[in-house]
Amino acid sequence: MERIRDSKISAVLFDVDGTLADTERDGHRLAFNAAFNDFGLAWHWNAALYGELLKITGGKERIRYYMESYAPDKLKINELENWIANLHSTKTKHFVALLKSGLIPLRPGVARLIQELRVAKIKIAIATTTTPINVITLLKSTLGENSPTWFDVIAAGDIVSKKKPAPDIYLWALERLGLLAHQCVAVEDSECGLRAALAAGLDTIVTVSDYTEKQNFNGASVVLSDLGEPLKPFTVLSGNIHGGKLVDVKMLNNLNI
Ligand code: XBP
Ligand code: MG
Repeated sequence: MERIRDSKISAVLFDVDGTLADTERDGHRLAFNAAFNDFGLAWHWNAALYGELLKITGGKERIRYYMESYAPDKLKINELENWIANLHSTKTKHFVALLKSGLIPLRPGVARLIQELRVAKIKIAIATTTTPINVITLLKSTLGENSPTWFDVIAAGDIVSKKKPAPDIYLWALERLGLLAHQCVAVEDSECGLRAALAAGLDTIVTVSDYTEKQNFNGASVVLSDLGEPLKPFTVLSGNIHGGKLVDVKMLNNLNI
């Protein structure tokens, strides 16, 4: 049964990787490989393998999963947790440098929607698994130096111990926003992220990415190619958007009605 929104929405919570920008294949993946090289490891995550590894959210968790599955001998390393944390912080340095080079743009409609939300005085939040510095650098490099201050809450990384698909990061962000789930909408790109948002009680728009387009998005309010631009509307993959062509404030207020 569809839920009916009782009033206009008060906030939009955005996922980051895959949703704000296509950061995974040509961003995070390259940064992981550069860090492996720095550490003298003969590990290489190709695009297909990385797609498989994405089912594990969080970079440190992904490295550990890879070791368990593909390089179990390395699990004997002294102070394994520290070693993984160091490898991961090297990866973060490479990723931040990549973002600063400006090669990773925002996805269609993201900058437009963020500006419309600001004008409409609808709160904006981030709920992501990735490391906080990655989010701040992505925002600065795409929307400008001051843009992180536009966000009422930035919930990222290890701020919660259970990463997506657990709802914890969304629940943390909602608490900081001082809002209830039914007052907000989440935007996600992956099944894992959708499960987290739904478990937090949020209506969720999915904008699919290359790595996620074949995933199961049952429960999403609508599944779209992207957020859409005036001259390049989105494609609707599932759900009812009442003839809209892009995700704007009007569409957000009419979601699920
Ligand atoms: C995606 C993730 C992240 C990134 C890597 O997060 O699972 O782990 O792949 O970032 P989301 P870190 O879609 O929630 O933004 O290495 O910093 O974890
Ligand atoms: Mg994502």
